[in-house]
Amino acid sequence: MANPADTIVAAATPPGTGGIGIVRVSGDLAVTIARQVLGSLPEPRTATYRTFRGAGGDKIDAGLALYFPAPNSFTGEPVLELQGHGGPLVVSLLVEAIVALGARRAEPGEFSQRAFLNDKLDLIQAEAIVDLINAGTSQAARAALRSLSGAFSKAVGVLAEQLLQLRLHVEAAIDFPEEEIDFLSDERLLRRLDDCAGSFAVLKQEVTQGRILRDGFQVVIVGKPNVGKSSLLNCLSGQDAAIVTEVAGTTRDILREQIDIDGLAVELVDTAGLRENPDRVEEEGIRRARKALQSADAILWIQDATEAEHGELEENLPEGVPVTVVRNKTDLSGDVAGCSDAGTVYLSAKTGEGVEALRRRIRELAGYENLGEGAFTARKRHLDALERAAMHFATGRIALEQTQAGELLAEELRLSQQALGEITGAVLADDLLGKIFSEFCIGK
Ligand SMILES: Nc1nc2c(ncn2[C@@H]2O[C@H](COP(=O)(O)OP(=O)(O)OP(=O)(O)O)[C@@H](O)[C@H]2O)c(=O)[nH]1
Ligand SMILES: [Mg+2]
Repeated sequence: MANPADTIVAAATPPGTGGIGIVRVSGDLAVTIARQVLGSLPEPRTATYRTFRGAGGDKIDAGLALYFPAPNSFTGEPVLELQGHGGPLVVSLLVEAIVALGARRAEPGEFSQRAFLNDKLDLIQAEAIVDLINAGTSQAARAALRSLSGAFSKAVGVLAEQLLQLRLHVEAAIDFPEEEIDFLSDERLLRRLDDCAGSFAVLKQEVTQGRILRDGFQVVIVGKPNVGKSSLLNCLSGQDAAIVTEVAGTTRDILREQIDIDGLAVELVDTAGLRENPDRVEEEGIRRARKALQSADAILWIQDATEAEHGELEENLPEGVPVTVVRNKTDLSGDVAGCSDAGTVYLSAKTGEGVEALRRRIRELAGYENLGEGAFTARKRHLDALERAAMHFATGRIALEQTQAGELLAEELRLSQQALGEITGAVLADDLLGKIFSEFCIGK
């Protein structure tokens, strides 16, 4: 990790030409740099118009200066913000002048990382900054803002506190071994266990949906050639995106289309028809189709409803990814369109009948309910840690229920708390910070 004692500098506005270019400085040297560049230190938190000068006293630009004394700044350190003209040259001259005065160029995400290290933000909030900057839908932006304002952190904190109370309860009981402990007749303990289990379930659902809000939900369309995969992609996206012909083996490349199902961002992936003995180009297409399956959140297995034979389901499908069978071309087969009791969707990509049932099905598969105001963004990292935490909790609970093993429960609760702590950054796993902050842009 870069030396946190250095004073860092970077342009906070994107490279290129713009109305205003902002240069940000953070660290102890910010005060002396302000004195040299501006002539004197401006009033804290007050926009002050000044000339910006380099180390030799030469004029570089003029604009607004803002000084934030520690600890009341974004990073928790003394921060100087210089808002000058937004030309790439003038901004880089200013950065160079500040480097000449002793600052170092900031690494990607280094300002946010310092904010984290100085307890201005937890990890969830730091990650939410990136999610807000990169949000692709207004819903995702709102959700990121909720994470940034601490809604997600708070939910994690409430659960962590519940686990702590439960653990203290168990440990207090273990500490008096002379008394006969009967955990299973301890109503308060059992209630606490139930409460924790309930909180895990709720949080897991929220985090799952938060991840979908951030990353979208990927639906991969597969099946034999000519069953209507590309037609379905076109129908769902409302665009003539994929080539459709009666020739089997039309699609060879992977095709991706973003669609929006009631605010749920879905990435549809159309693939080459899977069949034996393809030509060389098609063979590569099939290889790519199989690869696309590996990252799918859900799979649509398309079949031709006019064919009685249902076809063999692909082997080697990724585990745990739901597969929905879609029988297409009901306009020809005469099947009733809609979702059958068995969960098979009958539709016609040509007429559009039954497609609404498929949309509903995709929403169900995503576990997506329009959470609206309550939703926050989350990442796979958060979901993984939460699942680990839930697994430790469940293991401990089973140990208690089956063998009255209070010590085992206490230990599993400790591990569960630790996994939860990784989500907010209260507990840091190896190289986690480097991984997280490296995806930030410079100046953030
Ligand atoms: N009548 C009818 N024809 C359809 C329907 N869906 C697709 N077709 C026709 O079936 C043929 C194949 O459609 P595609 O969408 O290209 O099929 P595909 O599964 O993408 O085929 P490949 O890319 O070759 O694997 C075309 O002639 C379509 O017009 C449908 O619902 N009803
Ligand atoms: Mg196709």
